[in-house]
Amino acid sequence: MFFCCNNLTTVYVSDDWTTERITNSSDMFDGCSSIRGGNGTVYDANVVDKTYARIDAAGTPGYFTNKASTVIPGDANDDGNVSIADVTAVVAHVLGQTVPFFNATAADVNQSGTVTIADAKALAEILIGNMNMGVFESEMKDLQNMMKAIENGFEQVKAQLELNDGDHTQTELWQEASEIEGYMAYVRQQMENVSTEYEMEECEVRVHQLREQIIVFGLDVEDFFREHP
Ligand SMILES: [Ca+2]
Ligand SMILES: [Ca+2]
Repeated sequence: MFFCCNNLTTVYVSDDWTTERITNSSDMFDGCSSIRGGNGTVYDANVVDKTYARIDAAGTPGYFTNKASTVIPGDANDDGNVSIADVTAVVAHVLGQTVPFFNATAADVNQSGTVTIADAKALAEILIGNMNMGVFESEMKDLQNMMKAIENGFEQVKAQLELNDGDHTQTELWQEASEIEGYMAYVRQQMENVSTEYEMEECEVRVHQLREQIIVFGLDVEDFFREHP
């Protein structure tokens, strides 16, 4: 059957696979030196008959891989990843076209037991959702970086104030610093709890406000010590 297929690596079979009707299998896998079972079993020149013509599992070594165990939900065209091509494959299948390598189990995205246009729609929604999530995460990263820069800027202004006002007589400036610190802690906390696009936008506005506030604070500190050298 697979005699001398020395480049053959993986053979997928379903749970229904049996060798009951095989009568002569003596050299079935002879020379299949690259074959590898789904559980990692490799070619053994002493076992080339139907003994290993079974799904590879713990306790029952075999050369085959269980097809069911490799189904990726949504991977309708069975190419190993879920993409817009799978939506196209589901639509084509629903329209009655022949789709090579069509995997009906993977295509039944809403797990209704049949493949319909609802599965294409569900799959498209998942893909769009994932795309939005990617944008969301990168926006959040930008915002966190901006927040870090703002915190550094604030620390610099505060160090300036500390340096020039060692005895802390400029209570108004220190008051301003403490208000900013309070607001900063609030914004940081808000950022940790962002879960929607709306909350993200709100956070962005607050981070920008904070930045403005620190710029003004920096100018106030500068002005004061210019006037009172
Ligand atoms: Ca695919
Ligand atoms: Ca379905």
